[in-house]
Amino acid sequence: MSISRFDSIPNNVDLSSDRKLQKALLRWQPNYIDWWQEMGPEGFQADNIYLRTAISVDSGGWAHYDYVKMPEYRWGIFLTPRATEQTIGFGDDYGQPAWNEVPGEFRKELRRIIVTQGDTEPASVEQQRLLGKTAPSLYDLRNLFQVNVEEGRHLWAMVHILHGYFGRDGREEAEDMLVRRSGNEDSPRILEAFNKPIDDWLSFFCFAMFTDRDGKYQLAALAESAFDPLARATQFMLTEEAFHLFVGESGVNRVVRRTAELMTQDPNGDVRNLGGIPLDIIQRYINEWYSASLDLFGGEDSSNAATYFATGLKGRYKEAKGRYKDHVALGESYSLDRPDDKGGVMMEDIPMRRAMNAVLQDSYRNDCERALGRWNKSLEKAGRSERLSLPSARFNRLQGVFMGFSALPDGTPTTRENWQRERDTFLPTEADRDYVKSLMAKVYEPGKMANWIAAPAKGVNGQPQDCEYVRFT
Ligand code: BYC
Ligand code: FE
Ligand code: FE
Repeated sequence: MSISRFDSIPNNVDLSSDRKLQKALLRWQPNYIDWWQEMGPEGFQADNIYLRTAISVDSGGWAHYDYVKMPEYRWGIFLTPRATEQTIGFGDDYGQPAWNEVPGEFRKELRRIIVTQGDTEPASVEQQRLLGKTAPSLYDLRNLFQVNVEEGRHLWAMVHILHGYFGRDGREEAEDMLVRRSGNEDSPRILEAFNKPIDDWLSFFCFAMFTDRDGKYQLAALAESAFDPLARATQFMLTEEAFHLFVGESGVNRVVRRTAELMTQDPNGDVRNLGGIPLDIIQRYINEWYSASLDLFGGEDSSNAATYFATGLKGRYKEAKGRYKDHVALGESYSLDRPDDKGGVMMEDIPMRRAMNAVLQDSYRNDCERALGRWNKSLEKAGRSERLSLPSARFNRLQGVFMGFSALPDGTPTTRENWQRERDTFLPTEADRDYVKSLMAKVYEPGKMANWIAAPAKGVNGQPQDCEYVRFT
């Protein structure tokens, strides 16, 4: 491994002056490349893709666009710069100087949070590795790869912190990031949603909409952290994350627009006759991915969350930007919707600090509702009266206070038997998945779109609609 290769890692952490960190990253890098070759997008490693690469932290010009082969992508390490010394923005040590090293007493918790965050990044690349074969256009193919290489960079960001601040156990955790595999029975990825297959494009768009958006809120909570290197790394990750969310939200919107168009064309409003995706299937996919993504917030009533807040590890969404007045949150309470012991629901006041996962979930839900509003606007504009909706947080949960509870998508409690009987109207069925998969066929001609999805409003980075985003070799 030559030093010039190492110099090709763009960074603003002065890597060239830290020999020890250099050595650790140099050892890890070939394993990462091996992992990328094995688990990255299958069948496209030799092609030239029109990709964005982060090259600096300037808000004006942080990204560079050019054709690159994915294994040669320059995965860099960037921390958002600070103008002044940072202070802790919340919790018991509110106002004290932020940490530039890991405090011994929180080392275990911090490492766990960083490992959990880092693990999701390669997991998503693994989940999406076969999607390129059925891309609905070159534009979408390129966007998929853009998301994939940036998730790779997000792994680099967390591995840099593990190597730079956690010594030997950090190095071991970094190795393990490349050993676990999404969906593998013996060594699965850590969080459940990252072990679910993503083998059609509607799932991919829902994942980027709902699951990457959990990523946005988790990263935003970590961007408030008292551990300053983590706060700065996650802050920069958020600049890339915005594009992933765009891919998801606009992707679903384009499917909805095309469906509405086809509904109007067919005399019976049945888009299957015309090769479109019916709205009820889209709704079931929304129900599935939204509920799976809520589980990623952890329990709504959580002693872990209380500890993370008290110790300054994890804050609330825009904690420092003035969203909240009381940054200590000791005297407050949160009114939590939860099951009672008779199969119904009740409200219970719990201490605010225990409710921090629920508070983050609330910010997330508002954001999702805004996107749903846009999709419904598309239906309205097309002259349709049908509407899409988000399921209740009580619906279909595997984590949190509603874990295992039986509720309809609108939140009405029901019996287990009734839920089972009705299940196929709420969640994707095998037939739904088979139908959606039957529509998935590659369209690689510049400017052309598969029949089930509308064209995007504009090209990437000012490119024309018929740009050859992927040059096959
Ligand atoms: N699955 O107090 P609780 C992204 C465990 S996505 C499995 O309820 P806590 C991305 C928990 O570990 C963002 N286990 O929750 C998106 C605990 O275990 P112990 C990823 C779970 O700890 C798309 C017990 O249950 N980032 O970036 O407050 C593409 C009780 O925990 C789950 C992060 O997640 C679950 N869903 O919160 C690419 C940030 N939920 O202690 C990338 C880092 C809970 O009893 N992670 N458990 O053994 C965290 O901050 C927290 O670990 C969680 C859980 C928010 C995940
Ligand atoms: Fe990410
Ligand atoms: Fe992402």
